[in-house]
Amino acid sequence: MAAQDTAYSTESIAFRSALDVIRGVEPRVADAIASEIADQREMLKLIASENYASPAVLLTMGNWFSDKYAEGIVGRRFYAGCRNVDTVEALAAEHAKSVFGAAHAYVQPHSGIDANLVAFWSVLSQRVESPALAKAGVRQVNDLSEQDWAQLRADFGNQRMLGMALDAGGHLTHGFRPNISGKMFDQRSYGTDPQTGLVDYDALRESAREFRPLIIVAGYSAYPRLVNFRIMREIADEVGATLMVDMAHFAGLVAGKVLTGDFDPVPHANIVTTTTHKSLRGPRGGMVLCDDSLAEHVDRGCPMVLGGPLPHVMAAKAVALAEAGRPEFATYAQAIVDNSRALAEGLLKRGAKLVTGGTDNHLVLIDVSSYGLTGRQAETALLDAGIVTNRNSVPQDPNGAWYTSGIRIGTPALTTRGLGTAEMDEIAGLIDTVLGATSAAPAAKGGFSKAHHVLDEAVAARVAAQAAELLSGFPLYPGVDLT
Ligand code: DSN
Repeated sequence: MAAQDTAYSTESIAFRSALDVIRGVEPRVADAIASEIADQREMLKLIASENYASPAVLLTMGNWFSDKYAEGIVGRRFYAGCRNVDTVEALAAEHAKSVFGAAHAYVQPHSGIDANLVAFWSVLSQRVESPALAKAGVRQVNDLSEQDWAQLRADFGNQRMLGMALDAGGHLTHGFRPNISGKMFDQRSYGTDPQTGLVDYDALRESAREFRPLIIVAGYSAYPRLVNFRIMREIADEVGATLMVDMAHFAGLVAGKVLTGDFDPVPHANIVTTTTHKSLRGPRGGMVLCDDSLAEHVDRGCPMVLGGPLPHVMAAKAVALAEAGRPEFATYAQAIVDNSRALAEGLLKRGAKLVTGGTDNHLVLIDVSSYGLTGRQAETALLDAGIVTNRNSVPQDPNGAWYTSGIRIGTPALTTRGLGTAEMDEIAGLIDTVLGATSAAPAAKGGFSKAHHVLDEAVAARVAAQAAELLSGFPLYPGVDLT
């Protein structure tokens, strides 16, 4: 039995024992878990929104907190018996406030979309609901007359939001119509300058002056440059909008003090949302930071918008945020950007076309139309060669959001694994080799498919072997031996 074998490290014993216990109930689940770590060890993971959480973070999620209901907030729950949940939720919020210098932190959101919904409804609560209650002279919505309630519901539905366009690098929760944010708000998008690919603050200001949104959303999931949040706040203030920043992608760079001054959203935004599992390297989940004026509204997130909190995940957020507060996390965050720049330079020198011509953050967006491919074809071809990426729209993408013309790659995960700038250049070479050897497959009805590709199996196998060789020098979870 592995757990009694003293030759194994504490981490190995912990994970081996967990798998043994699971295998005793449903072996296929244990096998899938073991297979997942094997896949992750073998693949070059370049998905910009993924990372490798520490063993401490992973282990914190598998415990008795999972069994507890804890609706409400610390010290004010709708359920009894929450003293231990209170401890970990308060710890997570304290660490979050300390790491990000925020006045208030709400660590209950289960995901990024949940965090954004909490933020939207907090602003609606503060700026639409509270004035309506005051005007009617009542304390809560149940006390409104039917007529006033109907008016308030209509007012909720008539608010405006200005967010970054999806194909400019924004996120679907920033007002994209298929998402609830696009259905809740009268939404308008700001894009990027067609020549430079950069945010055009003058155009944004003009649009805000004309549209007068309640909320301006800044933040991105596929924009390879920095956003000046001081300017964004100036624009928001000028038009009476609340500035919300979704820093899900770059929270690790903020925590690690790579993004400071005008590029740190926390001092400039009224409300900041994030996931905790991307560059921040925590458990899968979300979080909201805000100024004091919004705190009471944000704290109503559950049950206003969210189901019961996940105490085991809040505990893991506390552990991850404790890690993010350590000096070595700043070294890690800087290395993410150094690696991203090296990857971009490696691609550029091999002739690849990059959106904005490079990067200042953790991600690079390759316009694969210069290889004669759609994003979908490039993504699948790279996977054939053991390189995991995801396709993404480029600005004014002629192939739409499904096939796309881009491949988004990011360095948070491989930087966690220990790879550096020399390896990034090598990886750029592997990507260029695969894309250069791939072509669009002929379509059944003539012409070429947008979905299917042709890649010589020998090239795919050679690159996969090179990737495996590269990764063998950087073992993933070296303390975890499952053999
Ligand atoms: N799906 C995430 C990403 O990959 O960027 C954002 O929600």
